[in-house]
Amino acid sequence: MSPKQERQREGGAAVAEAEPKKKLKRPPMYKVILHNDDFTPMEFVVLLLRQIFHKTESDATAIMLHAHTQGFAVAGVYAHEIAEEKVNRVSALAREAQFPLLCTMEPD
Ligand code: TYC
Repeated sequence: MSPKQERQREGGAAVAEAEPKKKLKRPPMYKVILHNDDFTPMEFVVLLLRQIFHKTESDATAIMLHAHTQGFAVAGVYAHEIAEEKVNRVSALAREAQFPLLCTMEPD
């Protein structure tokens, strides 16, 4: 029986009580990374960044150009399941369009 139930059984008023703090841990986060290649069109990468990562035209262009010049860029940081879903969506769209765009995830 909980302390509150015990007090109620004893005829005491039910009072708001401080239960032990629930552990609310932040989930581990993952970077979703777009890798550069020589074949995927810039416009296609910008489109994916807008559609899948909800970037503005200007942010999407900056991220795409970062990958283009530096070899890779972080498209976003997400909890594991969300990051995985984004990697899978990018990879499926790239495959359908027959572009070799590589998208991976790694712990943040
Ligand atoms: N390098 C590609 C081109 O010149 C464009 C590109 C940018 C491809 C970013 C992939 O993650 C990438 N068409």
